[in-house]
Amino acid sequence: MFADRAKIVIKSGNGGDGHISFRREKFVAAGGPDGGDGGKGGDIIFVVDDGLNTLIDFKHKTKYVAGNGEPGGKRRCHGANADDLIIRVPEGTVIKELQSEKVIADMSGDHRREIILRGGKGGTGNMHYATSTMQVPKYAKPGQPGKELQVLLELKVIADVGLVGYPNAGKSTLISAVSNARPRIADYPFTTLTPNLGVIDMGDGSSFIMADIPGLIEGAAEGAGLGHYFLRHIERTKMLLHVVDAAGTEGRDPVNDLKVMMDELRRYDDRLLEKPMLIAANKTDILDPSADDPVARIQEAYPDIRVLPISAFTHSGTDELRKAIWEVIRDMPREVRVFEKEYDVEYNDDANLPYTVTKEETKDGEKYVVEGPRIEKMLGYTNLDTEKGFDFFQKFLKEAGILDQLEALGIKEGDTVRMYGHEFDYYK
Ligand SMILES: Nc1nc2c(ncn2[C@@H]2O[C@H](COP(=O)(O)OP(=O)(O)OP(=O)(O)O)[C@@H](O)[C@H]2O)c(=O)[nH]1
Ligand SMILES: [Mg+2]
Repeated sequence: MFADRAKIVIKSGNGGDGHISFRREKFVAAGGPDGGDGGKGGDIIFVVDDGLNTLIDFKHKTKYVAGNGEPGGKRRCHGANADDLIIRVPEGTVIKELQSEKVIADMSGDHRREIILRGGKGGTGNMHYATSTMQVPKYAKPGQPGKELQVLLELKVIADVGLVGYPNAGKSTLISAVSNARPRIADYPFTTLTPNLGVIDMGDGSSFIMADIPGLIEGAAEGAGLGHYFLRHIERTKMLLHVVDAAGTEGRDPVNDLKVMMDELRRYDDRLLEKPMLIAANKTDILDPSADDPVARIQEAYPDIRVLPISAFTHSGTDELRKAIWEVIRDMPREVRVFEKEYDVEYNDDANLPYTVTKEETKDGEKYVVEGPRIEKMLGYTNLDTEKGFDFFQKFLKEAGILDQLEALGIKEGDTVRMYGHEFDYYK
């Protein structure tokens, strides 16, 4: 089976919390603060592994979680950083955010090792907050949370030649005639449901790879049928080989079939049309001798593309076709098309935790209420009874833009602000 797409969940580790503690020494009533910093959470790192060529492993294991940093400890003890989690993928794996399908990273070319999610930073321990005026800091910073993300992994088949054509045109029959691939073949449309790769041996030690994809129909680029889903497999091929039913066994005209295919390619990505092309006019073993020669008509309609008459069934013309393909691609470097990053991971650091600022009417006048997990978290870590702690909190309110929001709601000096049971008078 060809496992070329997998959905997985990845999560980087949380940072360890900073610690709050005080030195205990004989004969010293209250020593200085000695709470250490928390360790960093593990990153999620993707690495290209040349020994892999499918995404099959990701069908079995779908959740990848890096470890959390350890909290800081007493006696300035730094919590241990967690190990990064390394995820090995085949070259050509594109990592996308699941919902938007936007590219986070393309593991191709020079991109062999990418940090996809960074672990949360450890929080600073209270040992950093002692000053001459504030000797008993009862606050430390919490560690930053890690980030969880659902991602889609897609492996782009990097074949040299991509076969395109209507269902039943004979693509699978052709690849089995010229390569080691043994796909299913049947005379009903959409026999091929996943791409097949075949290696074609040129006999002199060289070889190339052909990709057989499910048939395309009109509207394929917009998602009709299975086709568009597989067009991405031919985005990086060196050339395209059109396979057309020259005998028109299904009542269609081969020249029109080719026109539809060209339109679908253009709609999907017009760069596909810039690739070198050949046309295999297939099923020549059953041409109607009394009708106009369809091979000549195709050549007339596409004068710039070489048309080769073949029968994938009897193998007539397939050797010439193999050679014609080789002539086109032998000196072409393999195209490494690296997809640009489109998605920036947003981290739910403290800065991203939500809060609300509202105004409340009471019988004593107006009160301002600030609420939200971020506020609660900061309050939990801050001792507001101390001057340093209060300054620390003030600074946080300012940096988080909360003071600006209070001003915007019309707060005046002396007004009351309430946050989780604490009430303050507002002064600039
Ligand atoms: N007479 C004749 N029949 C052929 C030839 N090539 C393919 N066929 C028949 O056409 C039918 C479809 O062939 P496939 O190779 O499965 O076609 P396909 O293009 O892979 O079709 P999808 O996978 O559905 O896109 C089968 O019954 C084949 O035996 C040929 O050269 N001559
Ligand atoms: Mg097929």
